[in-house]
Amino acid sequence: AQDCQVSSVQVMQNFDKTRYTGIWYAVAKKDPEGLFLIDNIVAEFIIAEDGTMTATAKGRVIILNNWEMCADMLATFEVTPDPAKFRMKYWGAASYLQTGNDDHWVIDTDYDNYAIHYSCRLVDSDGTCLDAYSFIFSRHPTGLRPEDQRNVVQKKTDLCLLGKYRRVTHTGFCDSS
Ligand code: AZE
Repeated sequence: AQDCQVSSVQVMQNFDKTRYTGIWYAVAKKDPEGLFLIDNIVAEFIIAEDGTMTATAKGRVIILNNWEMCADMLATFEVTPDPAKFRMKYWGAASYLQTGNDDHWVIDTDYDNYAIHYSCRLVDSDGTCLDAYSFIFSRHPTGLRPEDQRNVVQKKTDLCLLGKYRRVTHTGFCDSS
């Protein structure tokens, strides 16, 4: 899909949420409008006994007049007819953090090394996305394997987000919390 229509975004075929569980390090991100996770972003996906998916995420944020902290976030996922497309309800462990209800789409993953996430918060009247965020996740905190980079660039292009990502650094800021 290169027409930039949200409705034609290709997601992971036969997505297997069980293989997706565990820890993912954000290595790059495209920010949405407004407040967002800055860096040191680590997510953990869990499948409960009843099959529902939940996640925790941490990341450095700056809130309320330059207060720097580690955001401790929780999420539950609602399934949709497409196994790779979820609705994510999320909230902070502390009430002053952000709450929301976003799309959570898995665009591509090999489960063992990389994953490409996409969320469009606002679809424009022409069908393109007005406010998207996206994470490139790696199982390795050091980054993507060279052999996965070409594919990731292709998917960023398909999402019409090429050149809009920033690297996510990991300095240990959230490790103690
Ligand atoms: C995600 C991985 C799955 C769990 C969650 C994620 C998103 C979290 C945010 C958090 C924002 C927090 C802010 C606090 C001030 C997709 C990384 C919860 C978007 C802005």
